[in-house]
Amino acid sequence: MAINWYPGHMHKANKDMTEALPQVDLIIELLDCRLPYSSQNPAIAELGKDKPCIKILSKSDLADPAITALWQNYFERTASVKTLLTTLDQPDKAQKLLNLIHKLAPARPKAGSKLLAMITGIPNVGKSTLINAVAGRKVAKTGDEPAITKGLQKIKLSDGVVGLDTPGILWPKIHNENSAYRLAASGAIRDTAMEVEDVAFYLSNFLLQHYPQLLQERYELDALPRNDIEFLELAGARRGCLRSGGHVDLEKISSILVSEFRGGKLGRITLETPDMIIAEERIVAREQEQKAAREALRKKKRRGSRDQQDQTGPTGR
Ligand SMILES: Nc1nc2c(ncn2[C@@H]2O[C@H](COP(=O)(O)OP(=O)(O)OP(=O)(O)O)[C@@H](O)[C@H]2O)c(=O)[nH]1
Ligand SMILES: [Mg+2]
Repeated sequence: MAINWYPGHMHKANKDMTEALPQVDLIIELLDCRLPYSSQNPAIAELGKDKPCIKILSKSDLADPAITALWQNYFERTASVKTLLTTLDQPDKAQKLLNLIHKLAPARPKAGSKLLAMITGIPNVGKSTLINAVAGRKVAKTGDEPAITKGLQKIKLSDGVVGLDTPGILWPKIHNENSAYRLAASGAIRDTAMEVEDVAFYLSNFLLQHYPQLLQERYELDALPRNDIEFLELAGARRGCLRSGGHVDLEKISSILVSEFRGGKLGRITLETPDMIIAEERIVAREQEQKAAREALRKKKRRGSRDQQDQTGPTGR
């Protein structure tokens, strides 16, 4: 599934964030705990490579706790990276985060000046919600759809720390197709930029393999379906998503599945593990190599036919 959603405000935000970088002491990158790898923006990794970084695994209340522990170990292999889990209900997290900011930020700036922490992450991951929780008041606009925050905004988090809220940004080309599906399933991509049925097929396949019981319970299925289409048909019939003639309305049941996954109605689910990612990265690297080789061959052929034309002249005589 090709995702083509990189609106102008994201391009501008990327530029503004790069410009703000010299004043930034520390980067806080929010990752969706259900897809910690796929929600890492390569552009942010590049932006923050010389700064200390706190990775927040947000929406951890929706993710599978056993896999979350694997991801925390995975990220903390890098010495300058610390992770913190957040949920919607996080009264103790604000102080923990402020302590971590003070611990990781480089030598204090001149007396009296505040630390600047840039809060980054994909759309809809919970950046503004976290800022409001830490600031202890609702200063940043939040909402359950991507692209709520459109520009950079400085917000006082404590006496010593200012947070820089940023718009969620994606990147122009998502090479790993699995990541594109996972991002779409999580709600990071505007629904009009994808086919909900495609996302539902991906999600059904994954859930049948990794969380079959949750699927069976949620949709009250007598037996486990053999494949994605069988599941969607059975679940659609159960939920009364029928069109004239008794056919299942695939779009309707797809929207229900995706929305119930996003809302955590099926249970606590994580869409990727560190091991899965290692295998996928190998496949993507191979595909990229093959693509580059095909491109080089095409260029060589084009050059060859141009040289031949030059030798024989434009009329071929
Ligand atoms: N379950 C759960 N929901 C959360 C959590 N954090 C945020 N949300 C919800 O996620 C949605 C998006 O939150 P925002 O804070 O607006 O996300 P954002 O990253 O600022 O989004 P953009 O500004 O669009 O990039 C809201 O509906 C929040 O209530 C969390 O830890 N757990
Ligand atoms: Mg926001």
